[in-house]
Amino acid sequence: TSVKKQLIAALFEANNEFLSGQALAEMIGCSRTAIWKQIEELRKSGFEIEAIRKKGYRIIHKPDQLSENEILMGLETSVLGRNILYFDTIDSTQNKANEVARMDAPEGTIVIAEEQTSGRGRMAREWHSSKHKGIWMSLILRPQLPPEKAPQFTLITAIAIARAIEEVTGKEPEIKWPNDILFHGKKMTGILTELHSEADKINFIIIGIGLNVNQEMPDFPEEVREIATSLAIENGKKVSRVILLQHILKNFEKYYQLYLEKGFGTLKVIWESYVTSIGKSIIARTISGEIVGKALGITEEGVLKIQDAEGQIHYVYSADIEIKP
Ligand code: BTX
Repeated sequence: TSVKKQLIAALFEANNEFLSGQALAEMIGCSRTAIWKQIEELRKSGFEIEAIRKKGYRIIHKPDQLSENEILMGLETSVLGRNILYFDTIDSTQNKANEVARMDAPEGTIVIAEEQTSGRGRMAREWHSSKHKGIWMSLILRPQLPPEKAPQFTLITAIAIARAIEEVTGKEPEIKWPNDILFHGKKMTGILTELHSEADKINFIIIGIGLNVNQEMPDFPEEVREIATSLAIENGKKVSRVILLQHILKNFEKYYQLYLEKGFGTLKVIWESYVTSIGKSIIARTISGEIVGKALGITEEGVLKIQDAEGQIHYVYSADIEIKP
């Protein structure tokens, strides 16, 4: 990796001029074969590098990276995203966030990676997180609240993301209770809220956000192509992950503040404006079975209310929802 770093630096400093393999090898102190191998590596990780015989190499396009510097430059928050742990590749940002939260990482810390090798959804389901294509992030919060408030955080997160998407692309997504953001019924974002608490108070909450940004259909594995989409697909062009992330953090901080000051009531109204399933017939699959009925809305606590055919009301804390055609 040190050859790689020096190579990137040399190519950037060359300012659009070509640098020959020989010149690079001498500058870095390695073989020309090593240079060639690293150029291939850089191409795989999203760099576009032009190579012309007798002239050498130059960078045409560098990948949209989520490094700490890029995120901090232009970030409009005071707490969220001020402490950043950035990884090129990681098993799951949730695991890392859990680990550092136990070691007193401050509120607002984010763990973010270009790629996850075992990204996960709810109930240990897999979350595909391909390199440089999305926002794969975990956020640590330490609200001084009782544990039963935790599910509301999934809803606050959904609002912050939906608003950020609107600000950056002008397109309005749909929120599907509790944790999906959709475009035309296809999943663009998943949210995973994990709670660490004592009997009466939250120690910390880890909010995992998996947001498909710049994938094209072939970037998705076969098994999710029917159900998944990305912002680039919906928007018709690529979106800067850094700018989107900055908007998410800014909105999140705003809504989090509002929530701590005024409670969930105000946010519930905003949340409902994005929701498509309310008033519709749905099937809710929970761990204890299926409930079929009409979605009436959510309670002040963020719990879903469903009325079945017999008129009985069910309160659902977590489920997969299918809207009946
Ligand atoms: P979920 O359980 O609601 O959704 C998981 C399901 O979504 C999978 O079973 C699969 O069908 C589908 N799926 C998998 N990958 C994708 C994808 N990229 N796009 C669309 N659909 C997909 C949702 O769980 C919560 C996901 C949170 C992911 C974040 S990423 C950062 C953090 N780290 C980590 O390991 N998880 C979270």
